[in-house]
Amino acid sequence: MQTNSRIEVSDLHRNIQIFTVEEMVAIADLRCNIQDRVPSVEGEAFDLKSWYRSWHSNGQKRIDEEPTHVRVEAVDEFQALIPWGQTDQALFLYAQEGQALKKGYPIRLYVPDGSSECLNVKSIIKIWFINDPALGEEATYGFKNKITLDELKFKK
Ligand SMILES: Nc1nc2c(c(=O)[nH]1)N[C@H]1C(S)=C(S)[C@@H](COP(=O)(O)O)O[C@H]1N2
Ligand SMILES: [Mo]
Repeated sequence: MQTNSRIEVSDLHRNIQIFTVEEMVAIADLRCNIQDRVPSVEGEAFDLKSWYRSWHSNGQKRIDEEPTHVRVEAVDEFQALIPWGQTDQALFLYAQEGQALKKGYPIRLYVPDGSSECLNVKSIIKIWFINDPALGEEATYGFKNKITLDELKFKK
């Protein structure tokens, strides 16, 4: 099993930071059993919104604005763009029975309040916190080459 993936996270100001799973978990201050929010799944997870806030409070600059959306991209180029308002219960699954994920490695997103189960993106290697109200209130997902040009401009 592969156990050396890195996850690239970029924020509203297009700063990019590369994390291992362990480094992401280390700054996650709200960890839980994923079953608390997704009854059909077992494993260890951390909360998306509190992770984002903790990442920023560790940083140098204070940012008062919150994102309007989070976009994630997987190893297989599957992506999801999710309005911030659907992510109140969102969490990243990172371990099962104390081991790295066998399915969904390095981390998998779950969006219990989301509009679709298709937003539960496996094998995430990129996360963008975006601030653009024009992206709207509807979550979208799919393979990258099928995403519209308008959305693609948010790729770096
Ligand atoms: N990386 C990745 N994640 C993905 C997908 C995908 O094709 N690639 N499909 C999504 C869709 S459409 C669904 S319905 C669920 C299926 O999750 P499952 O494999 O646990 O049944 O995963 C989502 N996450
Ligand atoms: Mo799906």
